[in-house]
Amino acid sequence: MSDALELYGANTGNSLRAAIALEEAAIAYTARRLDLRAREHDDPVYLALNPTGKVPTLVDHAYDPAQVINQSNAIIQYADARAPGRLSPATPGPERMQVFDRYFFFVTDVIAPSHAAFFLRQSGLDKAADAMDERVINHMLFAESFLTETFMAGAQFSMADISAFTIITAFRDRLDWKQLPRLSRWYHSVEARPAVQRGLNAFRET
Ligand SMILES: N[C@@H](CCC(=O)N[C@@H](CS)C(=O)NCC(=O)O)C(=O)O
Repeated sequence: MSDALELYGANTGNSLRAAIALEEAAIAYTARRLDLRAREHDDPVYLALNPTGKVPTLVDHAYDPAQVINQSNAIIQYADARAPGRLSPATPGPERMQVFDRYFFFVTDVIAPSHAAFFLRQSGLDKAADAMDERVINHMLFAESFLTETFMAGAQFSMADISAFTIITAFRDRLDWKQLPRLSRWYHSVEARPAVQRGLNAFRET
């Protein structure tokens, strides 16, 4: 644990991906859980850190003034930059680019539309939400075709696995796992990683 680095978050995909990235990068931090139901993210003290009132937010007190990062994917990049080689191959080249390629596939083609579906459902547009969710699931199924090695982008665990894991978890009851042997094997091996488990527990209610 380190008070020099604080990660504000909740038990949501964006916060958990940030926590898993810090854990996998072996960067010490203190998790600050916000109760979204109690709307703690609307507190003026938190809004001063993140004016959008969303989680996660990373605060790095090693800088003066402190460095504040509001985007989960920027926090993952922060972890990658601080611990070269842990979340992507450190050396420039095809292996490193494949990690970014797969990472952005999950960020833009899976996570982003699933957020859009959530918003559509909240707005009462269930049919549109269903269509969007179907698109999300089809993109997830596509991963079965490129999962030829142990991880999403090759033989090494990477940020591509982090971006895939929480969103696939959110949809796991809607996937036909018997038809997805590679995805199934991958899912269990990522789930079993101690750092992934620590990240998943970072904001759990005690
Ligand atoms: N693009 C932001 C999205 C953050 C976001 O949408 N967070 C949600 C939880 S997953 C949130 O804070 N929702 C609370 C609210 O909007 O009231 C990121 O990736 O960090």
